[in-house]
Amino acid sequence: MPLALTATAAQKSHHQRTDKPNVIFIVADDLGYGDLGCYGAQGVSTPNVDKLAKEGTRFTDCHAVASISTPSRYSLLTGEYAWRRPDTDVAPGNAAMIIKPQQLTVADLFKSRGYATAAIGKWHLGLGDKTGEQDWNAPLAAGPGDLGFDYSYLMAATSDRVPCVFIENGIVANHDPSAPIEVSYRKPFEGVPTGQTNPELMYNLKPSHGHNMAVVNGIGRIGYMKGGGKALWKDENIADSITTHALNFIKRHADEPFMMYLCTNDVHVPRFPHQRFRGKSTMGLRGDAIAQFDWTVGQVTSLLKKLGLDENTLVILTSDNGPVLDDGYQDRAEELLGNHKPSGPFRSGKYSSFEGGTMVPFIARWPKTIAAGQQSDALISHIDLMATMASLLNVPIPQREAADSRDQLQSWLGKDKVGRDYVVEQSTSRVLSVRTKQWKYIEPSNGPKMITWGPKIETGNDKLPQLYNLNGNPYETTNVAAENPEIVSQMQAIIQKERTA
Ligand code: NG6
Ligand code: CA
Repeated sequence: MPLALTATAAQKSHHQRTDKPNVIFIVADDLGYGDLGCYGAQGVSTPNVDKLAKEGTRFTDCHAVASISTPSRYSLLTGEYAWRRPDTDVAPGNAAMIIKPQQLTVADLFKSRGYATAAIGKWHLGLGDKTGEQDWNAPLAAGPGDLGFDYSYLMAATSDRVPCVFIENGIVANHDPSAPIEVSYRKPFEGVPTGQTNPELMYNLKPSHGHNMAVVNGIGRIGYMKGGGKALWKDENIADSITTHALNFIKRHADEPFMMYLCTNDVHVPRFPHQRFRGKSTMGLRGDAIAQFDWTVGQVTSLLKKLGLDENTLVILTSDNGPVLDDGYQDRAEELLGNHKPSGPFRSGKYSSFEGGTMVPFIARWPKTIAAGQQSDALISHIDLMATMASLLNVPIPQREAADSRDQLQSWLGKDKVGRDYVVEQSTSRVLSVRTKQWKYIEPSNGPKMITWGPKIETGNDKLPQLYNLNGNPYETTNVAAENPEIVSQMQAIIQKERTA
């Protein structure tokens, strides 16, 4: 954290009775715009999330910065567009920490005001100081503790990537000295069977593409791993572990202001919810994982009520990117979909430049300040989390930090219903798009129209510039770039300006 932002003892002694709100960011994984009851979900109900929306404001035009996790989360926590850096694409589980310790993060802002801070659940932003050289049997050399988070309980990357263990404050949780952990994304370990050599070991879920290297808990993963023993997670218990650690953090800090970045593993693959959620939806494992996500939200909100903290806690619920059905396991997500529309009215999903890639649910509840039962169509983006929280907390942002982030507090609180003039979006292949309230522009690119390595997803790539008029039809159907050269050049000028900023 930059030196200018260290908490004074007086700030630290501030108590819950002051008006500093607690803040909880609940960030789901691959949860689409249409995946929640209050956004029109069919085939699964989400009563706890719907209640949150009823007690707060539900946003209809919120954008993640990228249509995949690592760049989306990087931008969320730092207020810098991920595409400014070459090393922010989907990170392996043994990537070094991507955010630099000296960078300002949203956690630093809260810490500078004396908050207790935590990151819990999916991380996917690298750990340690050297890629591929972590010693998983010792404290890691770098982690969220260097980024303003007092407490962390994390999966290093995703649940389909090794190492399949939780890491608590930089140390593997329940570390088992009898089974030292080794990780490689290059080659298998001698004598350790893999999904390739022993497909019968993948009895819990079979891969549809990839996901056949290490096998843990009867499920193939990306990357090779040895050891782990008692520390290895069981996929069916991941939501319970994440939720329990989140609830414990709230209980420990009920008497002082706290901020929690709570990232669920749901509904990322492998979808393997606990038995008690099986069959809760008509959509199989993917729908049941949504029900499990809803349960986590309910656990958090009921605890806040029980502890008398709900009036003065700002809860924001969103997702890191759009939805995907088959993302590498035979979980029948596509077959059992019925009339459910994971992306709502938008085209395509995760990975894509089309709106389904970055349009995400966004609900803000803070009974003391945010109107209940409202809807806001303001155009908002995760990139503004930093400047918006700085504004909420009244903390100045030092020059050059969070440079892409703008103060949107009035729109995030549901008071300004307009929001940004435009948002910038990034696809998995780093193609940039610009959205205004009416228009969507996708810059030209040479990439394929469909993803070539697995999921059946339209990338949004085209050799020609694409412009869509979203008035009356949010599903980017007809490219009207040729008829609107002036709008096209305005949009190109925005990208040009942002790229060179
Ligand atoms: C892809 C994985 C996919 C998922 C994604 C990252 C394969 C074949 N597919 O490469 O399963 O892990 O990366 O998802 O390996 S994200 O939500 O964390 O960005
Ligand atoms: Ca994701």
